[in-house]
Amino acid sequence: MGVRKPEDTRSFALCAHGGAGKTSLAEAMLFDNGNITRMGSVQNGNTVSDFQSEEQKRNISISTSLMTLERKGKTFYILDAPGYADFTGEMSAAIRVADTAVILVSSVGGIEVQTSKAWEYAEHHNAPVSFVISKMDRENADFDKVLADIKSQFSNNALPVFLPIGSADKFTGVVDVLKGKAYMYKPDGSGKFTESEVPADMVSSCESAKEALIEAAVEMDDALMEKYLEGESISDSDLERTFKQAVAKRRIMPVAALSSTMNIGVPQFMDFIADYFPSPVDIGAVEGAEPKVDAPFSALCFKILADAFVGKLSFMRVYSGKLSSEGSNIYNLNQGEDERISSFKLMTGKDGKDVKEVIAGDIVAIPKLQSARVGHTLTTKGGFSTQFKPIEFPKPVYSVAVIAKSRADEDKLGNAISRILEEDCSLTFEKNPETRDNVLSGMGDMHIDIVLAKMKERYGVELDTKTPQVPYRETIRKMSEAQGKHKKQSGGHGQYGDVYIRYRPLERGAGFEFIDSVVGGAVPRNFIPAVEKGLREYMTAGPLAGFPVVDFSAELYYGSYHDVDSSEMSFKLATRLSFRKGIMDANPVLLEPVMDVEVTVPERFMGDVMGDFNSRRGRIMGMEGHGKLQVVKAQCPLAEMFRYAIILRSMTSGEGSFSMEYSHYEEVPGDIAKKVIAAHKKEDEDEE
Ligand SMILES: Nc1nc2c(ncn2[C@@H]2O[C@H](COP(=O)(O)OP(=O)(O)O)[C@@H](O)[C@H]2O)c(=O)[nH]1
Ligand SMILES: [Mg+2]
Repeated sequence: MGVRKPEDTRSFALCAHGGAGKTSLAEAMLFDNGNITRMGSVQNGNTVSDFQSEEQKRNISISTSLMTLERKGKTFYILDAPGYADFTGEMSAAIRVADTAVILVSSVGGIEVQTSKAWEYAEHHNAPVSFVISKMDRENADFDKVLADIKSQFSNNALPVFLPIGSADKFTGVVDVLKGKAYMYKPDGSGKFTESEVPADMVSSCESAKEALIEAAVEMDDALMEKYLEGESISDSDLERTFKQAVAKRRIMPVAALSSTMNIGVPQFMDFIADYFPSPVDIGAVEGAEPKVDAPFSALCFKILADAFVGKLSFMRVYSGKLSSEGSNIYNLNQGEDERISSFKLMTGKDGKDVKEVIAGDIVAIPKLQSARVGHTLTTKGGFSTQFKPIEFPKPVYSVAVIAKSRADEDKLGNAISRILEEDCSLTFEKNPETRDNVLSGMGDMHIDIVLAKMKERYGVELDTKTPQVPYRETIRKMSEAQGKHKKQSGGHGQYGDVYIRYRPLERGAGFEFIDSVVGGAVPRNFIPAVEKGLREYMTAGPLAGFPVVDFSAELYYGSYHDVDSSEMSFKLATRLSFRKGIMDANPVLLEPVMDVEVTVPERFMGDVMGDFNSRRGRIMGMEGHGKLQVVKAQCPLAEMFRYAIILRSMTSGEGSFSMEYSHYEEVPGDIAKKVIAAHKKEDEDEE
């Protein structure tokens, strides 16, 4: 490599619905460019990109992988993002750090749920977009229909730059619209092609496609636009310049037809990427980071991988400046930690190649970096001074409680899970202090299955799972007064405590309040703290079903004592008697957590989704239209939501998505409360 410049970098994220052909396209690119000598396939589990064992077993991508290649003097950074809904956070992060989003749409399947997600993320990050209409060799491939759908659902700026010659088993090549040339392929998947004239029956469609490109490109330059409108012809160099600007500014979203597994049209698309995709310089400054080598060094850590093959790797996208791997430190702006670095690696799947220096625009991995977490800003001490915005990950929506299978598994659990959490930002692991469940939460059942498989394979930790317990609570609905008297005065040092406590309901969320209104020393001052302490202890397990008691006040207003036999312990035990009786007399009820839920579905599923909420005690709070999608807002008890990720997927054939967060506690309806109470009484007996 000679002196590298940010102008020579092309980074792009392959994103799409699962199965649209991203991983196969990355493989074909590596093959056609001569980086690999044999083309692997997703079915055989031997592609460069899907190198993790869980990916090879399942024949799908589960985390973003990076591939690096050189083409026409440009460095390509290819991010192959997973397409399944469970890993949508990975896709969003890939689009955030790449300069262009390449959205694949299958020529057979058309636009699917995650295609729309990819588009939304690209819009959100204001990323330049290119569309690939993939699998043109498949039966029923329909380029025109898919293009029309892209235009109507996403943007009219989607304009073809490569037209397919034939389709299905007659897909034999592509027409390069800008060059006005055809590329005809051998039908053997070898990727060998010859350049020729545009077939006669495609000349006019090629010309009108080019006209559309010119029309959009000249909008970038007023003077050129005028020339064009006056009928003057546009020179190739003017077109090239404005075309590139139009792609960077999202005025043109180039559309290419190809087949990865038949290897048709891929080399031409790569050359197009080298010529026309924006470089970091075309994109311009990102959050104050100038894409120049003489600016302060800044980079964003967007991925951590702790695979058995590769050890720990932190992936970063460099936004400004440069940094040599020799004798350098990296300063973590979020942690305030300075760390020695050993090397930078240009990654292709699991393989890394050392590179001495990184510059603005590069996407590389750093081995053995300790402090960096996903979303951290990396710089040099005293260098770049503002943190990049954190990378957004969707909140987990599917939870299981995990139980170690053996003592040995339990011992290893903490370490294993913390390493998996480092690399998986849409996963959480929390001990619920109320139910004492260890709750593992992610984006869906497949996500959790994969995490459990990784735990076993990488760290030898085996876990059982069960539905998490609902953290119910207890409260009271009316005022009560209860005396508690503890008296044991037969022989020796006796025990005596006697309290009168008034229990009152407080508003939801108020917690607990202790009121001391004892007058005249009916309960001596030095024993009152023992009464309060006792209450705070007993309220963690209420008399109704053993759940924490909340939202009430306890007023100690009267009592009696014995000069010799009273003690703190006697008063605590007296308090316990009062508490149990007082709560049971105050019309106790069970409370359950209620969630705010937002479901996004195509309009035709609205009725099903709303009907389903009725059957799970949900309340519809509102509806909003977003294009072809409808958002249903509802409140629903947590107890009814544990399997919702699976239920919604089957109800909408995978086209629905949802998010939820805790809203408030509410009374459990009587019949259901009875069942919960009975079940917990039984559990308590079983334990005893
Ligand atoms: N016929 C045909 N099949 C393809 C093509 N590209 C990918 N596939 C197949 O489609 C399936 C999904 O491909 P994959 O690359 O894993 O898609 P991804 O989920 O988007 O990464 C695999 O079985 C591929 O072999 C193509 O161009 N033509
Ligand atoms: Mg894939």
